[in-house]
Amino acid sequence: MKPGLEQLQKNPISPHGGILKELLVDERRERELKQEAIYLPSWDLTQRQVWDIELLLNGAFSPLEGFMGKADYESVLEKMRLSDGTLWPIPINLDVTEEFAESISQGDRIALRHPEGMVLAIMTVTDIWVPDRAAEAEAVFGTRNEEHPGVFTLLHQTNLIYIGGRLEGLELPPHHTFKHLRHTPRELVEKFRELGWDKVVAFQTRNPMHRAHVELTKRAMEQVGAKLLIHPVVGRTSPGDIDYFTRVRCYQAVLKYYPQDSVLLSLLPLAMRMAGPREAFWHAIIRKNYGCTHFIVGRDHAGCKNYHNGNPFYPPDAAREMALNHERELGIKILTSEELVYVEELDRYVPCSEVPEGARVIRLSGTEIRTRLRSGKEIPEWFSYPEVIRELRRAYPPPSEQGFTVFFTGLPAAGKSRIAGTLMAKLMEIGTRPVTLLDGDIVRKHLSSELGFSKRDRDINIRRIGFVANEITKNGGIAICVPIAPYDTTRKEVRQMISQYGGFILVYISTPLEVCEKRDRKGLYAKARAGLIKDFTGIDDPYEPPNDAELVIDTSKLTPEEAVELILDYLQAEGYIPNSGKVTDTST
Ligand code: PPS
Repeated sequence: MKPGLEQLQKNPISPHGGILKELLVDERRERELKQEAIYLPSWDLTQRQVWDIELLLNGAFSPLEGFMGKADYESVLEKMRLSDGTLWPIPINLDVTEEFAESISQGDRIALRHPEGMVLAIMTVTDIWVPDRAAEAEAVFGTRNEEHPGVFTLLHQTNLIYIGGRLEGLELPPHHTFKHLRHTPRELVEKFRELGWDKVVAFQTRNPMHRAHVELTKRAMEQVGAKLLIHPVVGRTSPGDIDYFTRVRCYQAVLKYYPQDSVLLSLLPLAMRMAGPREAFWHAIIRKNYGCTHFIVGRDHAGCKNYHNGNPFYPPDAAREMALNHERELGIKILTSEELVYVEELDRYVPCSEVPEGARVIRLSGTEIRTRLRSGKEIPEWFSYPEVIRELRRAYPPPSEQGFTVFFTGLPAAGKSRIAGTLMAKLMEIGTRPVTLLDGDIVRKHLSSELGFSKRDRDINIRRIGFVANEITKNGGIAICVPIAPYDTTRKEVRQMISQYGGFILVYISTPLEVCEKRDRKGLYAKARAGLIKDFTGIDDPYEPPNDAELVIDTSKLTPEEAVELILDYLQAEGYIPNSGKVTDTST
C-alpha cells in the first residue's frame, strides 16, 4: 500500500510548497478518463515534453499541477516565482503547433499522448498564447545567443504556441532500460525511511563519475554526516555529452568505492535546460521533492560553453551564489563544493585552496577526456577508475573504429555530387567500412518523393537524410550526404544528432553562384530565371553559407580530384582513415 501523506510528512524535509503534488488519478477515475480520451483531441508529446510530464505527474515538479499558464509563466520569467509567490525559476510549458492550437479553445480537454500512443494525461486547457521566445531566452538563460544549447532549443526546436492547464494523470511514461534504478519521489522518500536515512545529500551529474567526483561527494557526506543519493540526469543533457547507457554503467562501477550502505543510485529523467544559475536552484527544488536534505552545487553547475569560442556563458560561481541566496526559502541545504584538484606529490585530490605551495597540480577537463577517448590517447589512473575507463573506451572507440558522416552542402550545380561520387569510390577502395551515398536527387526519388522545395519540405528532407546518416554512423559505417541543405539551423540539428555517435564532417562546396549558374547542367537556373520554377535556391530561395564547416571547397578553383584529396587528408589527420589509406593514382 502507498504510504499516506502523514507518513511522507515524517520525512525531515517537506516537498516544495508543502505537499507532494502527484497528479496520477485513482483507478476508477483512470477508467473514466480512458473512456473520455477516445473523443478528445490528442497531442503527441515531444521527447522533451515526455520528460517534463513524467516529473509533473510523479510530483518531482511539486507544487506544479500541470503545464504552466500564462500568469505563472510570466511571473517565473520576471521574478523566478509562480504567481502565488512560490519560488520556481524555470518555465515548464507545453509548446504546440499553430495548427493544433487553432483546433482547440480555452476550457477544452485534450489527451496528451506518449509517442508510443498511450494517453499519459488529460489536460484542461486554461491558457493559449504566443510567447515571446527571445524574451524568454533572455530571462531564463541571460542571453539570446543561439550558441547556447538551451537558447537554440528554445528558438528552433520549440513550437510557436504555448498552452497551459491542470493535468489528470493516467500513467507515467514507460521505461524499458535500467528499470531497477528508477524511482518516483514517493518511492525514494519511502526508501530513505526504510533505510533510516534522515540526512541525504543529493549529487546531480550529467557526466561519468571519476575519482574527483567520488572524493567530492565523500567530503560532502562527511561534512554533514549524511548518506548519498547519486541522482544523474538521464533525460536531455547537453549536446556532445557521453550517452546515458555508458554513464549509468560508470555510476554502477563507482558504487563500490563508497563505504557500504551509504549510497544509492537513482536515475532522474529530467530535461535539462543548461540555464546555469536558475537551473541550479531548480535542481535543488527537485531534489527536495525527492526527499533529500542537502544538495551539492558545484562549480559552473548546469552551465555551458559557447559552441564556437568555448567561453562559458556563466561565471563559475554564479550558480552557487544563486542557490545560496535562496537556501533559506528553499529549505534544502546547499553544499557548495570547491574544485578538487589532483596533487601529484601527495597522490590525492585536495580542494584548490588547500594545495601546498609550489605543489604540482594536474587537471583534465571533460572536453580533454572526450578528446583523449576519441583519439585513443591514454586516460591516466589518477583521473579515473579502471572500470570506468574500460566502459568509456568500449563506448567511445577511437575514430579509426567509429562511423562517420561526410555532409556536403552548397548551391545547385556547385559540384557536390561529382566530388561525393569520387570520394565514395576512394573510401570503397580503402575499404575500412561500408559506404552509403545519399545523393540529393536519389534521396528525393526514393526517400522524399512527395516533398517539394518549400522551407518546411526541405527541412523534412534534410532531417530524413540526417536520420538515415545517423543510423549508418551509429552502426560504424560511412554516410556521404549530398543535399543542398540551404538552412543553417537544420544542418546544425543534424550535426547535433550525428556527432553523439560518430564523426560529422561538414563540407561546404562554396562555388560562387555565377559559376554554378553558368554550368547549369540541368538547365534549372535558366528555368528559375524565367520564372518557370519557384523557390529555386540561390535565385528566389536563400542559401545560408555555413560558418561551422570543417572544410570549404570552391570548385571554381579546384578540380574534383583535388577536392577529394583535401577531404581524404582531413579524414586521415582526424584519424578516421589510416594514413596509408590515401590512394594515389599511379596508373598514368
Ligand atoms: S534540399 O534543399 O537540400 O532539400 O534540396 P535537395 O534535396 O538537395 O535537392 C536539390 C536538387 O533538386 C533539384 N531542384 C531544386 N533545387 C533547389 N531548389 C529548387 N526549387 C529545385 N527544384 C529542383 C536540383 O537539381 C537539385 O540538385 P543539385 O544536385 O543540387 O543541383
